[in-house]
Amino acid sequence: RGLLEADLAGDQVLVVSNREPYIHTKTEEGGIKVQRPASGLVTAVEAVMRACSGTWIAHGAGSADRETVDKLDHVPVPPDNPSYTLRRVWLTEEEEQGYYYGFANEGMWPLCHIAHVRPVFRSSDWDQYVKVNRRFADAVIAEAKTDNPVVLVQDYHFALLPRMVREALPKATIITFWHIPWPNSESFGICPWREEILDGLLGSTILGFHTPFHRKNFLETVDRYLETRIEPEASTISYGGEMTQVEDYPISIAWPDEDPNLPDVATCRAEIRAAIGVPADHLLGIGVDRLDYTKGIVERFQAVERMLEQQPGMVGHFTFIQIAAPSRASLDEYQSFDTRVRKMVERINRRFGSGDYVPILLKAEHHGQDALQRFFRASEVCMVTSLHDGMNLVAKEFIAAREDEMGVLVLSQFTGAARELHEALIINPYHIEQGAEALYRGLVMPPVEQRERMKSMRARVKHFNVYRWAGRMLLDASRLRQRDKVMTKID
Ligand code: GDG
Repeated sequence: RGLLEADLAGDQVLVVSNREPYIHTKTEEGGIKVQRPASGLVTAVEAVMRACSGTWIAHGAGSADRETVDKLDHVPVPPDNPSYTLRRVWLTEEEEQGYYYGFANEGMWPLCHIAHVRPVFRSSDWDQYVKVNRRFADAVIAEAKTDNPVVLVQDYHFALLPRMVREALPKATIITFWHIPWPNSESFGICPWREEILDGLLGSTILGFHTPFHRKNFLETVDRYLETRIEPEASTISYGGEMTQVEDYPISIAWPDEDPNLPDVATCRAEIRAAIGVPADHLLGIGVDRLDYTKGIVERFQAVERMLEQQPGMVGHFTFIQIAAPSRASLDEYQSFDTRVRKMVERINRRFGSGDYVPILLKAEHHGQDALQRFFRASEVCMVTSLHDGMNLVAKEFIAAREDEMGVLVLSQFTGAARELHEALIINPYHIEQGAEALYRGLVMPPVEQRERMKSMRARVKHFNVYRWAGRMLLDASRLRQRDKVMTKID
């Protein structure tokens, strides 16, 4: 935290993200309730804002009761100890539909994740995407108190905004972080507005990805579709007289402080087993995801099914709990995925279940952070089987929850997290036998081996926490700012 404060002391920090860090809704009694959304991005970026103050600009999407919250478009947050301002941009239904559901989530999301879902590109969505990027860029410009603020742009919703801000504030330090993968140039090339997207992103001073692999894919994509000068060693792109530094900054979590309200592992184990009506020695697996087709939920259930097939001794003694928070539920692709997942669970439960025994327990609703911690603590194995994932914070959250240094993580090789968490059981989620074997291996792994693996992963996640993610990015930014100041003096 010290690192953050030191580097940006005196500078104005502006964050832009689609998701708001706090949701204000009206209660039945007429008061206002404040909630935190379920989002890895919010957790990570809030750590920066708590330390730096400044303004966070976001879409007031979750704050549904417009009448009450319209007045709350400049809100001091966090509510308990305000340190920065939340500035809401209100979008019309048409804008939200085209920009968020359409272009961002039916176009860019499948385009960047190789998960074999075909991206949909509509000109009308693109028009809204351009319009909304302009609206947020205007908000940044309006909120800027100096000609050189530090602007932190989050994710694939705002690919055009860096250029728009750069044009109005040439001296701003614009750091854009891309939270999802960047595909190879061939795949990216199908986007009808590929040049515009790349041009927009190159308005950034620094552009960050989770892994070197995604960074390299980006450099190759730019090389293929724009006239630029690329220095692969320095990882810089010169374009139209400006330079963008492209880096990898693997995101992480805030290592949790000891929470006196959270029961110890033994209590969580006992409570969860009692709640789902299984005996104390019943084995549990856990999965926590937004209900999204990139997360490999279907493949995970196939692995559970295959494991039960191959290990009849596990039938009746093992349950897989899947927490699936609803996400983007108005889109067709998500609705049919939801149906597919539910049908599969029913089929597997019919095949292996009997009496009170339920092999897969699907909890398709949002859970509080506290509840997630309890499930992580109560389970023998956590399965993260994404078909493609920028990082995956759930893998790190499971590790952080295991203060007993036990538990096994089964982790897809296609997550950014797999580059750091070598002691997990790394699998190819498309290879169902491999998933089944890893699950079984996790369930019967000797405690000594579990501890050895978990200890080492805990040390790594604790050290490379979200403050280091933010700190590295901001340190690079402050070096560039320092260099610019020196250059200006020389000029
Ligand atoms: C994107 C990238 C990258 C989930 N269900 C509930 C809940 N969650 C929380 C998890 C975790 C977060 O949501 C999900 O983060 P992930 O990293 O797993 O995935 P995405 O949402 O796809 O995030 C990803 C991330 O951005 C950060 O850069 O790692 O690759 O796709 O924190 O715990 N939280 C609560 N209730 C739920 O039901 N409270």
